[in-house]
Order: sequence, then C-alpha cells, then structure tokens
Amino acid sequence: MTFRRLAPAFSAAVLVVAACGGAQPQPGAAPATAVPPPAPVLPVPTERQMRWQERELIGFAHFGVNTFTDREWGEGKEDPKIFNPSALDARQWARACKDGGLRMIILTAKHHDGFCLWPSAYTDHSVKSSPWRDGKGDVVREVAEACRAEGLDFGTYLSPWDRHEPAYGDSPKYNEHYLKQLTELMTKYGTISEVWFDGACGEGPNGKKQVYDFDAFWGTVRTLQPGACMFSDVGPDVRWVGNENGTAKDPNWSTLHKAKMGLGKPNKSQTTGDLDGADWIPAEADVSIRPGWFYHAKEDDKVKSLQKLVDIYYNSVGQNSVLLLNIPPDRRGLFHENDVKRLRELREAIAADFPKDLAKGKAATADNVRGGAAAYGAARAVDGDAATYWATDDGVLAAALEVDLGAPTAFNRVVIQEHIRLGQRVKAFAVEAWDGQAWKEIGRGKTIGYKRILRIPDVTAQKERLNNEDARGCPTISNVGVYCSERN
Ligand code: FUL
Repeated sequence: MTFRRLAPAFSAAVLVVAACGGAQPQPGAAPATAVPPPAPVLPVPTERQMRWQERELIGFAHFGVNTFTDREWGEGKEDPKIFNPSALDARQWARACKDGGLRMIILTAKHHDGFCLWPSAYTDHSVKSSPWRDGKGDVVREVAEACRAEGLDFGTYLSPWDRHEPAYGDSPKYNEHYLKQLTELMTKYGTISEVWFDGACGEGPNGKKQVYDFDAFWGTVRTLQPGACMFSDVGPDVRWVGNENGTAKDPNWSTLHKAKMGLGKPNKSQTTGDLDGADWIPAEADVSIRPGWFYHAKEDDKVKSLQKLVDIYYNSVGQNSVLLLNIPPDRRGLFHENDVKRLRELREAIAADFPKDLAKGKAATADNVRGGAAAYGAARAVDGDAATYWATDDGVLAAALEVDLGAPTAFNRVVIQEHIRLGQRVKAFAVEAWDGQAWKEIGRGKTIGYKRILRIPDVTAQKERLNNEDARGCPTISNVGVYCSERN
C-alpha cells in the first residue's frame, strides 16, 4: 500500500528551537452534513466496553488471609482467625487510587484460598469467622462504599479456583456454589463495573479436576449487572494481555477470534489480538506495584520505581490497552506509605508528560476528506472532541493528515486515537515532522486503536504529519495530539 503525500503548498516551515506553548482556538461541534458516516468495520465495542476503555487506569487490591500468612497462594486451610487487620480504612485505599489517577478498584473478594472478604451465606470460611470487627465486618461493602464516596468505580475478583470448598472438583455441585457466591456479590453491593475471572483451576479433594461452567457464570453477571465488563483469558468483554508485567505489544488489536482460543491457553492472539477477529475483546494489562500480588513487609523497599511505572503506562495505555495496577493493602488494612507516595508520583508524572496538547485547534489539512465534508475534515482530529473524527472516502485506506503548529514547536510525545466506535482500522502508520526542508519520520507503528502514544526524541518542527499507510477500512482518526514533556 502506498501512502499519499500532501500538496507542496503546505510545506513551507523552518526548523528552529521554540518553547512549548501558545494560545489555542476553542474547538467547535462538527458541522452537520449530508455525507453519510463511514459504515462500521465490525466488530465494534459495546457501551460497557467503551466505558471500560476510557478509564485507562484501574486499580487492583489483593487482600485476604495471604496478607497475614505472607504467602501468594493460600492452601485453603488457613484459620480465619488470622484475618485481623488492625486499622482497615477503605477510604484510604480509594483516596490513594484517586490520587494516583486510577478510576476503579477491583477487590479480591475471594482468592484461591477460598477465604471470603464478605460474610457469604454459603461458607463459614470468611470474615464472619474472623475477629475483625467482631466477625461482623464486610470488606467488600467497605471498599464498594469507599469507591462510591471517592467517585471511583468498583469491581470484584471471585476466584473460581477454591482450595477450601469441599465441593470443589465435584463440578456441577461446585459450579452451583460458585454461582450462589457470585450472585451475592452481584446483588448486595450496588453497581459492579468489572468482574475478574481468573482461569486457575485445580483438583478437588475427590481427586477430580473441576470443570467450570463459565457460560453460567457469565450469564449470571450479564443478567444481574448488565453494565459490568467481564475479564478472563479470552473475554467475554476484556481479555488478558498474556503477561503479568503490564505490557501490551504492537500490534494490539482489540479484535479477537474468540472461537480459536481457550481459557487458560494463552497464545499469540491473546497478546496481539487478531487483525480480522470476529469479536471485540480488548486487552487489559495487569501488573503489581510490588513483586508480589499480596502484601509482604519484605517488599516495602521493592515498590516499582517511578520510571518503571511510567514505562508500564506507555506500554499499556499507550499501546491500546487498559492498565490494571495492583496495590496490596498491608496487615493494618491500609495501602503502605511507599505505595501511596508512588501512586501520587505516577499521576503527577503522567500529567507532567502531557502538559498541553500543542496541536489542539491548530490548522489541519488532509489529502482526502470524506465527501469533501467539513464534518469529517482534518480539523476534527485536533478539535479536542472525542466524538468527532477525520475520515476519508470509502476505499481510501492510505491517507495523510498534516497539522501546522503555527510556529516551530518542540515536542516529544504524539498521541493518536481512532474513533473506535466505528471499529479499529489502522494497520500501519508513520508520524513525520517537517524539518524546514524535508519530512523526517519520527515514529511508526502498526495499530492505533483507542489510544496510541509515541515517545519520541525531542524534535522542533512547525508541522507534523500522520501517514496512515494501510487500514481495514477508511481511517477514522479522532485525535492527533503533540506534547512537550520535560522528561525525555
Ligand atoms: C493469577 C493468580 O494466580 C495470582 O495470584 C493473581 O491473583 C493474578 C492477578 O492472577 O492468575
């Protein structure tokens, strides 16, 4: 596929050093047009998947008996009396997450050890058998309420693998038990925004391997919490990115051939998605802020460095994924001070990396505009409005959009977004800067999707250009932003 070049009339700029900044015209709504919008390139996201994607950063909290045994996986034989956080304050978790820019907390309501953080009616292996709050406590409720109070969404992790439950391994019986617990979580704690299904599976006391009835699990969530996104290795709404270090790859298609995959069987598709996948199942990248998922005092000085977390941000959110960052509460029932500090630093570092979109409201042109209509013009990619987009005519898969920054401008970050409500389209793209004499490629990639961020060496140029080289349908680009970060 060749890509188009813009007319020479656009190419008179000089390369000089310039400070970041400048006044920005206000964006306006896209003008009405009789030109029909591009037909969706299927599949497309549901509203619940859009809400999930737009959160970008979400929190995970691994908490339970492992916190008190200093282990990562409990055996299910732990005495519930060991669960006794001395100063549990879920508001502190929620405030720390909010301060870190995270938009949700997903709580391990039950991990593999089977200990329930809520007083389930279907087992005694729970907080009700612990001394914490005299056996009358409910961590799920406290975290759900804290999230609501701080304006965060709330999600639950209910491990199918349960090393305590005697019925485990008797597949129909355990599935029924699991469904009852799932129903408790889906009905007693208000809105649940994400439900996390871990694929781990083992044998029960009867020596038989448990066969999970995921269709029934997913059907129950869909009925009781229709707005919740369900995560598992392969969806139904969100897939695992294929590693636990918070890193997505390029390409990262949000589309997947679900039928070709199996739970617990990671394969290449899980990491990259499938270019022509029949299902919209975007990737979620999970990672812990510490080496372990649960709290261990010996890891207090092993909280990931700010630079490492910033890299993780670029490798996940910046590669069309959502970042799920785990912060394990300690034995007090608090986020440790070191983690709280690092979360705040992360939010500040990201804000500092994107101080101002220097392309917003600037003059933009394209070598093809759908039906010649202003409603799909290049200006729609720099108007700061996620609902508008630049689109080309049907069949024009390679096209270029050029932004005149108005004056030589220093930048080192490029943010590109597709209007994914119409499907993920771009297969290959390059970003170029006009150095006063010629266009120089400053970055390139395969997929864009909801968001693609390129960290590039410092460049000073008056013009930037996005060359869409190939796509699954006419490109629909909602944003091409450039930023100047102090750190490079
Ligand atoms: C894994 C589990 O085995 C880990 O303990 C942790 O919960 C991680 C997020 O998922 O599969």
